[in-house]
Amino acid sequence: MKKEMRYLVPGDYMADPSVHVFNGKLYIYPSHDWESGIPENDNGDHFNMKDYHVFSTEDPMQGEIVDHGMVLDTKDIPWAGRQLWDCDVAEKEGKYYMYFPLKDQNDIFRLGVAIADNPAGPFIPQPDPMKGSYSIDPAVLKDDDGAYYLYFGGLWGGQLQRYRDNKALESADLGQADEPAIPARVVRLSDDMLEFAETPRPVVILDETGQPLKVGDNMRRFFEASWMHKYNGKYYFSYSTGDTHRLCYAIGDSPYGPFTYQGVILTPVVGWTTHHSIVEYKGKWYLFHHDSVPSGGRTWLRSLKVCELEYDEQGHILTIDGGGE
Ligand code: FUB
Repeated sequence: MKKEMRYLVPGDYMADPSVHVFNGKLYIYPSHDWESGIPENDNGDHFNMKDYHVFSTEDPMQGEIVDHGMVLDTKDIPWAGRQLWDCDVAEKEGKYYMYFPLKDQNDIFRLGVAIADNPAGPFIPQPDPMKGSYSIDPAVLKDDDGAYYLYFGGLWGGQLQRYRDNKALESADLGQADEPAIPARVVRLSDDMLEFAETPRPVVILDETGQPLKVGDNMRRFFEASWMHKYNGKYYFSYSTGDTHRLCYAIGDSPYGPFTYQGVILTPVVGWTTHHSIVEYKGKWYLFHHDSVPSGGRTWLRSLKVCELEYDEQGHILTIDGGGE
């Protein structure tokens, strides 16, 4: 279905929106794209982002979008190498914790934490990455019982294929077509929000027969861009299929899954990547995402968008037309 769309930050390139309601406002935490001149490749070297801005609004479709300015810069992160990709923020007891992926000085993606007293930042980074962290695209769920869960992982440039059972492999392994797909990971956060409280677990997505989706099922299997939200007490895990450019979702009864594949949220947009968050605000549901229309299709220069999202009576998300292929 076609939806009314709004570009949120027409004056700059922003992508990968993570959106939450804090203190009655919507806060948007995007990646900050820019033209660094690095040629496009399958490792995503052209996504050479180096800082974050925070935005807020009280009306995502019509209202003012306030830019709170730059809130974290790679030059302030002691362990920084390059490439500040998709982040997310969680609130606990009046503090705000930003989780961000960044390559270290050995060009390995790790997850870092930065802390603020205010949802609009600035965020002060911890001196080291989270112990045992790897890959990209952290997304946090604050569950109704007060536990916090971090979802993460991404293939290809996101380096997830370099790990099995939370250990680094000697060489990357994307698996064979008939093997279970490489899953995203989920881990409960420690009470101080700064570390993993346990060993990360696989986010298993099952097909309609109860079997895990396979490596070769690239129209449906997980690639990157995890998001978790709850609707009518169920856990909705949503993600990008990467090389088939869809946002899909799967439903489960626990934050750890397993999840059963349901369908497509957003058909391909203009640009290679697709990425999103889903949030309820003032009684409506919204899909925040990005595309590369304003940059003329340059996939590393993406623009933030929002539209409303709807469910049917059974809790299925109605598929939205992304306007791409
Ligand atoms: O923005 C860089 C990467 O592109 C993100 O981490 C992925 O999810 C994709 O959107």
